[in-house]
Amino acid sequence: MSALHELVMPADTLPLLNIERIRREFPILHQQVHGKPLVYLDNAASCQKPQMVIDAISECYSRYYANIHRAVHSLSERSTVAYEGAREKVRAFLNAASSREIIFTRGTTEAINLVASSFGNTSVGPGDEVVITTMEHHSNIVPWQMLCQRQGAVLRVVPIDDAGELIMEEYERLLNERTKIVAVVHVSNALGTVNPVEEIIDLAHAKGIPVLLDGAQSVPHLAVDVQALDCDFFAFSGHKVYGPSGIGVLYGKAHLLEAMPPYQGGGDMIRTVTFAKTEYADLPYKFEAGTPAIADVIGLGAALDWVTEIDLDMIAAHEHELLTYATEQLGQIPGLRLIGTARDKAAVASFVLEGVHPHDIGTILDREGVAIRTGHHCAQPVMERFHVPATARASLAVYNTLEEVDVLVAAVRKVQEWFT
Ligand code: 7TS
Repeated sequence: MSALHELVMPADTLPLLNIERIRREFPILHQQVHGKPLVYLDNAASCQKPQMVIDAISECYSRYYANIHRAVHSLSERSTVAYEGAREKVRAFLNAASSREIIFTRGTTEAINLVASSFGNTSVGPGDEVVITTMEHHSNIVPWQMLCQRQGAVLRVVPIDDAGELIMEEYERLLNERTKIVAVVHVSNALGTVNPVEEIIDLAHAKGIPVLLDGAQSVPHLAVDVQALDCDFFAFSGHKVYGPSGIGVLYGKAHLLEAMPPYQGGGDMIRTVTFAKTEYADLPYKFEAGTPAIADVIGLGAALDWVTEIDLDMIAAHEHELLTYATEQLGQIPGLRLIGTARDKAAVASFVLEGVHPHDIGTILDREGVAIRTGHHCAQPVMERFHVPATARASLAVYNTLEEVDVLVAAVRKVQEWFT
């Protein structure tokens, strides 16, 4: 593990992150693409992994790997301790009241599907309503749409304004006695908008409605405290917070999870099975059927240790500086329009360039070594709202630098020169 004092440099006023030292921990960043130094700005899709995470996974497989929970032999015990230790790290990271409220899933998508199926099938009936917003990722739209189709319920959508902020009066207007759940993205992957989730939760709770937060894009950039937020469910993915892919988390308040039926049946989620009747295991195991992604859970634990060691407030401050600079510099390019100009934003600069398809921007930037994402970012309703087929999106992580923003901006200017 890296020593904190090496990652944080003292300064006259505020301590600064030692970005060079941080970058050295990411082996993948030190390579050339098409003969140019890699500038990795596709972090909202998935971010890169520090050596500490790679080592944790490798150590699991090379020293103590075995299936968990089911055996008394030493390797199984060590694996179980490491796996359950990671659950405790997630609990501390989110400040959940109990590790029983932490369920490992394949990612945000599976966490939301779990709630839409298990909570949805039992709590949402014909004529009931589910409230989401225009800026949701497809994984916070489609599971609710499927639920509404199954149950004869209605999906209600909170609109957004031209800056990409939720229209809160419309949200308030949509809440009523038929609303059974509100599911909202904490930070938008397509726009970067940080939603006023405290207010969203307060307004829903005033009417007794539970709230699910999609935290896929918030946990890498903001400190999250589920008890302070008082959200009922919170979902996130390991791979966007410096951890492995294929592993994620559903946090749920214990009393809600206890009342919910299992999402999948199988091994590990039972207490006893007979052909007449199965008794389910206690939380959190009731929702973890089958052999889980053991090494990846342990890798996620290491990633959260890494992020916690640097400090999310420091990460947020660094990324804010980068985003402010990127917004200023990109804004000076004639014909460039930023999509998503909310007052409170995190880590994402989405844009379109007059006369150039975003895919061409992405392809030309790749030739300059710059990795960005182009497309609809699994948020097609956002594209429709802004009347664009797609955007080019640069998204930031703690290891990015102001110099990399300069490379991005120079490359976008080059694209523009080629097309005019
Ligand atoms: N919610 C948000 C806000 C997301 O940004 C994503 C993934 C998901 C949910 C789904 O996460 P998963 O890990 O289950 O796939 N976002 C993106 C993206 O912006 N580009 O690629 C994936």
